[in-house]
Amino acid sequence: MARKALITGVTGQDGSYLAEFLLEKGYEVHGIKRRASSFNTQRVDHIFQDPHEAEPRFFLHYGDLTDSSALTRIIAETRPDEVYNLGAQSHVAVSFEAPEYTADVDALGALRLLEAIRFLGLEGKTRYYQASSSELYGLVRETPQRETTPFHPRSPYAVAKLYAYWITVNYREAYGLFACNGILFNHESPRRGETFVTRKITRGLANIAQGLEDCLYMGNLDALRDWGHARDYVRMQWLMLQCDRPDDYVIATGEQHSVRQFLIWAAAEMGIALEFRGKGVDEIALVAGITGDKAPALKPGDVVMRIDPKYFRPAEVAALLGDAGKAHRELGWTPTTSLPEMISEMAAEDLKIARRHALLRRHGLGMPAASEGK
Ligand code: NDP
Ligand code: GDR
Repeated sequence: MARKALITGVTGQDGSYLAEFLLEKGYEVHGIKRRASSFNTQRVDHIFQDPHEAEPRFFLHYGDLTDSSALTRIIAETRPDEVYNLGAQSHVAVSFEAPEYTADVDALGALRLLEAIRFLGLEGKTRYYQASSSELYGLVRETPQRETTPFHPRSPYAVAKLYAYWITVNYREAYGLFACNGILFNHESPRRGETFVTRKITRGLANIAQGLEDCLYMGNLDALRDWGHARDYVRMQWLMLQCDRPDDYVIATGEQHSVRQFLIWAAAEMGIALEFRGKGVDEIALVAGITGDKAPALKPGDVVMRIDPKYFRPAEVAALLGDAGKAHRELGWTPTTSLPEMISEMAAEDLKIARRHALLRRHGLGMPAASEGK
């Protein structure tokens, strides 16, 4: 019998990579998707299987992390060996605008799943993975951050994730549930949501290079992050649930770079050399030179980035750097994709999309949305 996994957030970046990974391992994969007024399954459309054909192994169920009865019903029907709770209102800046909803989904959502497993008497069968976050460290007390570093969350998102972290530990200690926290540092990919900083940059620069947008508007360029590739990180999510005993692990690359540096490298991938002028909210990035033919719409001197204070957060997480030594020692995990490789992959994908949109536009068809918003 194939092992069964249930993934919340299957339509998100990590959910889609994890579903692919588990299908390759022979799992039967069930995913929870939200009802939306337009299609929201683009990231998993390529693995969708016709349910009318023989022995499909990928199934989607309507549900929501705010809806206990749906979660309990789906778990009762699927009786999964592994539950991966990846669903979340995952945008830190948005959480300042929707704090209560973020708490409902990100904090109580975890509790609802754990309670459903317990209520259904599946403690001995179902293993649980909680998508915890480096945002828990917030105002950092130690660098690099590891499993023992004290938490100090700096946003409603991080506070909600702190609850989810501890309720996962609590169900492990109180009921003997095999429940693990993966404390994951930022991880990106061509499937990253368009309003997170890395994708906003690669997508925005690609659009600018192709003449679809004029300028990127950014927030704090000095923020420092430890960026890895999502494909590497979902492998670790699975590894954690294959251990002899449940535990919590930091997943990170151990390298730290600024948003400004990311911008410079992403531009270089499009053949654009950037020069930064000004300071604070007056800072701009302009084109210092162009090589190759990837940026036909630009010329030296064009301003491609300005600061817009609306992207500053009420409380910022200035710097994160992870130490994944425990995951390496105990589970043999190391990341396989370097940051330059990831930026190159993201830039190439977004350039491909931008070229397509530019072609459509030249023929009076489809108009891409700008890289605005959060
Ligand atoms: P995404 O934002 O790409 O995906 C989030 C997923 O959650 C989507 O499938 C979304 O559905 C779903 N979702 C949102 N609200 C609800 C809800 N109310 N009920 C059910 N599902 C919901 O996030 P990532 O894939 O990047 O991250 C996965 C998880 O890991 C999240 O919990 C995130 O907070 C956490 N995390 C992410 C890190 C990262 O760097 N990527 C680092 C550390 C933690 P829809 O597609 O319909 O919007
Ligand atoms: P983060 O990711 O908040 O770390 O949360 P994000 O990419 O949104 O921000 C990273 C840093 O870049 C700065 N920044 C900007 N951010 C955005 N989104 N847009 C901008 O224009 C911009 N300009 C500068 C931010 O201020 C921040 O310092 C991500 C999410 O995936 C969470 O779900 C996850 O838990 C953490 O990573 C680890």
